[in-house]
Amino acid sequence: MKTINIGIVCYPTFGGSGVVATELGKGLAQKGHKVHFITYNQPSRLDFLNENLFYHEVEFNSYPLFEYPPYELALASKMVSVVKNEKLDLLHVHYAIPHASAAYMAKQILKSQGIYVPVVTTLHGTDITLVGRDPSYEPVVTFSINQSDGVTSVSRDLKKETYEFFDIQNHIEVIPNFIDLEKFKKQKKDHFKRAICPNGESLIVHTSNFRKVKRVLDVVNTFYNIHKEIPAKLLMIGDGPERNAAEQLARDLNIGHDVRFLGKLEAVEEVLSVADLFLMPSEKESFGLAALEAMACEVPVVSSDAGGLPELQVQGVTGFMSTVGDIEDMTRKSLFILDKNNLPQFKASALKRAQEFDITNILPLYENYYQQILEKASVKETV
Ligand code: GMT
Repeated sequence: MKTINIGIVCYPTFGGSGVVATELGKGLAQKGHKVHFITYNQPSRLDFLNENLFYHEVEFNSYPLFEYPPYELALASKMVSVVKNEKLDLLHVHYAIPHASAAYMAKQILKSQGIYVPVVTTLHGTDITLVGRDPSYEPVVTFSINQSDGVTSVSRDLKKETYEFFDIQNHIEVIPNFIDLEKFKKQKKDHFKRAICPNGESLIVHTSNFRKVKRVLDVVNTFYNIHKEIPAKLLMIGDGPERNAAEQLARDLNIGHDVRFLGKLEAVEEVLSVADLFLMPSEKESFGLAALEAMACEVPVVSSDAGGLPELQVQGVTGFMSTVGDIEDMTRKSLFILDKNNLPQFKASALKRAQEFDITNILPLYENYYQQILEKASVKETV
């Protein structure tokens, strides 16, 4: 396959879309493609050196007149300069807002200078299901998805929602999220398990950005019910607006001594390596990358059945799904998995399912898709 010179635009944070974009870029660079990240900060997972990886920081200067600094304009200007100076073949933007519209603007500026660069937009979830639907963004989101040369979504459910809520004429290609099984694998961390669960308690883990959509209070309430039945500990990884409420609830329920809030962690896989169960009761979840990370570390998952989760979870095999908010059902299912007669089978099945989403299976889907878009673009250019 011909190597490609790609510009990747994403949020450089711990969030799922930024993680997927960064891991995709790293994987492509390892396969010989040149990858240029265009972001306002070094992406948190861009942690290794490769001669094919480049980072271009979007600088945006404020001015007393601007109550809201125009980041989108600075991003579009940066895209123009990187496409020209680095001779990019393609721009791949992750999360529609505001990346797809900034890319449209950059494309038009470049076109006026005789340079044609196709744009691929990947929809990740809340850019469609929550934020994008808001009337203050919807027209721009619809327009910029329709103007993209290629559009991908991380699950069939997200594709369906996009067609339902926006007037989209473009085809949407489903390319699921993926995992690097070299990084996310069960490691020997017995000393860590003994330190957290000195009396052989079951260890339950939740990771998220603690936004309302993650329903972290359901995590604490489910754990409370489990804890009434069996000795157990809960580790809460991540940070966000609901963290204080979750901590308060744990105290009110008098389980604070068995619930630990660890904040944002770099090496989540080390904690997952000693976990017995992962809880993801989200209100919405386009894919559920955090659940896949858990499964790769041999941790079964009890989740809601929202969004794309049924495309990842196999009911009764990798774990269980319950209706959003059904804490009693999530409790019953968690206790069933944690039964020592059942746990080994669930752990093995979780790993087996995660292997289907290995980066080596999913990366070629992106490469083929880029080739298709580039071929279509070269036809457009010559017309
Ligand atoms: O979950 C979040 O709030 C973060 C969000 C993001 O855009 O960073 O995650 C979304 O994208 C991930 C990667 O594609 C998906 O695995 C998550 O399911 C999705 N989150 C939601 O749909 C709520």
